[in-house]
Amino acid sequence: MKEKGKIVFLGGGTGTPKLIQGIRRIINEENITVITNTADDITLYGLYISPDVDTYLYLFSNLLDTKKFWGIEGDSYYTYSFLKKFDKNAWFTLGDKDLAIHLFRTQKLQEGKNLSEITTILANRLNIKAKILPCTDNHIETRIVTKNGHDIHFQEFWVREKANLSIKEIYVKGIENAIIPDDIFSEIEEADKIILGPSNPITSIGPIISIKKIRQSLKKNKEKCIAISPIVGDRAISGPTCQFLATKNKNCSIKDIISLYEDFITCFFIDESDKNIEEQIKNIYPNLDIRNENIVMKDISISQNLAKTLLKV
Ligand code: FO1
Repeated sequence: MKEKGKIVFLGGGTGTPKLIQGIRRIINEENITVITNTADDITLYGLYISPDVDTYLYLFSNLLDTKKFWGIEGDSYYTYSFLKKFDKNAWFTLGDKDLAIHLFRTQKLQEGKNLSEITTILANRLNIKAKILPCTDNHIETRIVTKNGHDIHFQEFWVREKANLSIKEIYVKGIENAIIPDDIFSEIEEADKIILGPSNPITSIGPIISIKKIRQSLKKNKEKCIAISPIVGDRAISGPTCQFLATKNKNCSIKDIISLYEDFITCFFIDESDKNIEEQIKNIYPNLDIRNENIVMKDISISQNLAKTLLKV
């Protein structure tokens, strides 16, 4: 028997999809909603690419390449290889099946549909029962300003430059004017639990919670909000979280991660190996319910176990 209750996730790449792999096993998918980051979206070769939205589309349709946590398992790269003959500097790998999604989405955008509407069409065609909701239909974009003065798109930093540049600043272009889609309001209001997955707090969760009305809505529903640490000890579970935190004058510490979320969460999960600092955190955040569990999701059974613990909160 699967558990009841409606769960809303806030997430971007890797950490949150890994957790959802576990939760899918114990709750019905129609009870899962994901509010997803869109600030990684990029237009290349005229195609609008929405990597985090696609990760969830592929995850829920069992197509996701779970080694990389992006793209389609077993996809081929004929088009991309041929493209490289013309654009020798091509740097964003596009699979053949993956390309079909970018083609369809771009065409629908040109016909006047918005990202939320197109995501719903894609999800329906892929027989997905869960709701995948882009955090806004306005274009927002994470920009990385390097110490040597370049201002580049997140994907240029992450994929083209392999995160090998010193960062001065990170900002989200367009965030001030980003409007919350109506569905997100009602999903947050009707949720039994709202879970901030262990995705990057600056570039994945950051843009979502920087949309003013989403943050207000979360604050109003604070008693339902739980976050999972993206770091264990003083290291990120994956990706450049620590490097990004430094640009916001934050240390790579659990305490500093909590400081990003404290106004709208009531419960925070740390790894069981960090149990020794639980008291210390409680002293700083006396109103926060601190729990510990194995949060390093090396396989689906660990994700499922974490999911079960989360549902008991
Ligand atoms: N990540 C890479 O490291 N290299 C790539 O060439 C690459 C291509 C790509 C194409 C489509 C897509 O949806 C995602 C893709 N990603 C690639 C992943 C992406 O850069 C990031 O991991 C996410 O934006 C972070 O969530």
